[in-house]
Order: sequence, then C-alpha cells, then structure tokens
Amino acid sequence: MIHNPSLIEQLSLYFVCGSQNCFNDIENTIRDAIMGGVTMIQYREKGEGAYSGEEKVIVAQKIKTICKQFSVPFIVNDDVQLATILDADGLHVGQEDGDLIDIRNRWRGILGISTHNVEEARDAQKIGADYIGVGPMYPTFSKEDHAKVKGPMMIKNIRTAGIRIPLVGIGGINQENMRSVMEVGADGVAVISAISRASNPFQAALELSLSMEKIKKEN
Ligand code: TZP
Ligand code: MG
Repeated sequence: MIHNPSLIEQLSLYFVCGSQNCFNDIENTIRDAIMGGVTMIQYREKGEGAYSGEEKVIVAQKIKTICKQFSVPFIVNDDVQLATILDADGLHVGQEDGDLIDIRNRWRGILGISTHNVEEARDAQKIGADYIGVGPMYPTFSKEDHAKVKGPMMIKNIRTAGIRIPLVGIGGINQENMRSVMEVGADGVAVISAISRASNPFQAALELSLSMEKIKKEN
C-alpha cells in the first residue's frame, strides 16, 4: 500500500539547511539526514559563504533531486522565483520577505511563514499559509538577525488563542529540549545545527527521528 503522508506528518522533523551550515558537502549532509529520518527539507542558502546566482540554482536542483528520490518535500526559503523555476514542493518566507498575501496568490504550492507572536500566527492562518514556523524557541547561532527568544510558551499562547494551523517550533532545538516544544502543541520541530553541525548527521537525524516517533506516539 502506498502511504501518502499528511503535511502534519511531513513537518515532524524538518531539516533546514544551506551550504553555509554544513561542515561537509551539503548534498551528502542532506542525503544522510533523510536516511536518518528527516521528513521535510528546506533549502536556506543565507549568510556568510552562501551560494548565490547560478551556483545556488545548481545546488538547489541537486537537492531537489535527492528529495524526489526519497519522496521528501523540498521547500525553498525566501525565493519565489527559485521555487518556481525548480517547481519546488513549497516555499518558506519570513515577515520581511514581501507582501505575504501577494506571495500566497502567486505561489500555489506548500507555503510556510515564519511567525513570532499570536498576531502573526493568526494573520498567516488567515491568508492561507499551510504551516507556520514559530521561534526562536531557544538561543540559536544559526540566524544572526533573529527575533528575541520566545520559548515554547509562545506556541502555547498561539494554540490557546485557537489557532490550529500546522506549526513547527524552530531555534536551538535539540534532542534534549524537543519534547518541551512538542508538549505545548507543535506538530514538529525544525532544526539546522542539531543535524548540520553534528559530527555524524545521519546518526543525529536518526536519534531525533526516533525521539520524535516516541513523543508523537505518547501524545
Ligand atoms: N529561524 C528562527 S531560528 C532559526 C531560523 C532559521 C535558526 C535555527 O537554527 P538552529 O541551529 O536549529 O538553532
Ligand atoms: Mg526569509
């Protein structure tokens, strides 16, 4: 039987990654992470040492091919044009990436929006986002211009306000604290360094994935 995972299942363990986050080759890191059990990939090429232009398109295409091979959704960060050229499964944007209603109208694939409070979460739901990211949950070294740390309490506030959109926590999440993020109503966690900076990304993804399976079973 073919299993068609729901978006909520696909959000369980969401690996966000650009070449700047990896010790080794990004393609190998992403392949290892998928083999370890990550359920969604976001290509987020940003910051010092990031690829741009043609180089970025080539790398993105390779990552898309890997995702296709393993039937894992391929999401592009920020760049509607790149997502369109590559026919990506999804696009993820932040609050500063343009008019979000206009982006929703132009992009019919999966749309994820970064949010930091109840108002942004409500607006994202209203305009028809498919999921939101909420963060940072904990201190992070992977995003320089990040908002103030919100903690899992922000997810609790969003859920208490009746906002039911699929949601992942992001920012400083690891094996030790992921349970606290799930317990307040997240559908999954998004991580960069917990996998990309691990000495063995496959092993790190496997351990996170097994923990996530256990946490989801318990709830
Ligand atoms: N948005 C909020 S925090 C963050 C992003 C992209 C960085 C998350 O990276 P890490 O290494 O999992 O803390
Ligand atoms: Mg952005």
